[in-house]
Amino acid sequence: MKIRAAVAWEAKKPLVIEDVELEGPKKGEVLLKMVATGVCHTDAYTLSGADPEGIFPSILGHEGGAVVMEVGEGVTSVAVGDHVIPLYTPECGKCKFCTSGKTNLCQAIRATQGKGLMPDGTSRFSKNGKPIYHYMGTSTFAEYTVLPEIAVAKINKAAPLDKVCLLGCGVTTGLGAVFNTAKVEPGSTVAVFGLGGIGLSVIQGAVIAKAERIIAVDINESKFEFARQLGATDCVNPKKHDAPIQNVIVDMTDGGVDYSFECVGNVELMRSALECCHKGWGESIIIGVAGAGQEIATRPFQLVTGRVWRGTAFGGVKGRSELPGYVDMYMRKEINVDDMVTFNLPFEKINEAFDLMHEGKSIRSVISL
Ligand code: NAD
Ligand code: AHE
Ligand code: ZN
Ligand code: ZN
Repeated sequence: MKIRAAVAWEAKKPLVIEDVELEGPKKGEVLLKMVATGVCHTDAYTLSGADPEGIFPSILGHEGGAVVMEVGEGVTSVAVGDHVIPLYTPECGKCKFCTSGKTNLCQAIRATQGKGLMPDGTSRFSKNGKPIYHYMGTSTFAEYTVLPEIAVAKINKAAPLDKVCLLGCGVTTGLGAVFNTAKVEPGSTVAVFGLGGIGLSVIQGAVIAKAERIIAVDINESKFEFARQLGATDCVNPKKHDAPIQNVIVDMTDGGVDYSFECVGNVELMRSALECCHKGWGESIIIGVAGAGQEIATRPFQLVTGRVWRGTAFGGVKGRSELPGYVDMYMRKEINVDDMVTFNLPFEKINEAFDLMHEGKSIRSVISL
């Protein structure tokens, strides 16, 4: 079928809305009509050319809300008309990773996904007979997309797709990092570095986990008001201090925080986030994605003396079995997703969403398709 999609022809260039060909679903796959998609910083990261897995031309996007239009042979877990969120971290339930009970990182289709291909090794998108690659297995910047059944989470039909699309990445990642990766306990002191969609969702998770003190860190002070509304108790701009930000936080907290979260993708800040943790037990969670070739560093003594460095993808959330429950949390008004949507844009203006992000003006732009 002919569909419209925003094609990333090459790195660092704006997306171009094009008519492209989409092949229908094969065995075990579903055809989705995308209703809305968020734009996450990771889309901008890949478009910047810094992603070692970035392939061009491709159709980016991984924060979608969609309706099932057609199911391929053998599909049993979803049906036409179901509302779903595409999963860049699928859940096959059978692989070594899924059955370990220790991780959400299902590897059933990871190899082909990283090459921009469907599990059978082909792309379903093309233009003039030439393939256009999938992205993160989701490609939500398209009116229609094809996904394996194991990469969609069926959600409550009453949930507005132009809001809960943000649970396809940002909101769930932040909440899950708190609940699953850090396992923040009541009374904890928490520091959150970076107040975009991810960091603000970490704050919401920390409030639910009953953290007592939540220190929000950003160099863009326009983010502070919303951070405070969501529950941050202190807001700190590292640029306003002569001392390194880790020293500032250690001084503010009688020796350091119990948990810190890096939600920027800056390796220097990852070091600060680790080193602002309390000696003996503080844990720092890396969420931000750093570019090709970048590495983290600290004195090993920081770890020897009890600080812990961890990372998380999609907040450790198992998409098919657990994401519907996060949508239900939204429906019960336990999390604020509506105010994370700072701009609603038509598909034609998708490049503005990237501009607004880079200018620090948006938390999330949601694109209607
Ligand atoms: P965003 O652009 O909306 O927000 C980033 C925030 O960081 C902004 O408020 C910005 O002002 C702030 N910032 C930039 N430099 C800073 C510095 N030196 N000190 C303090 N604050 C600084 O981004 P986002 O969509 O919230 O994504 C954040 C990061 O998380 C990105 O690296 C993204 O790729 C990554 N991410 C990871 C996962 C995962 O599963 N691990 C999921 C989603 C996003
Ligand atoms: N391709 C990048 C890695 C990017 C990355 O770490 N992605 C996160 C999700 S970011 C969502 O906004 C993730 O899920 N990682 C686990 C995985 O298997 O990709 C690179 O640096 O190579
Ligand atoms: Zn994302
Ligand atoms: Zn699996």
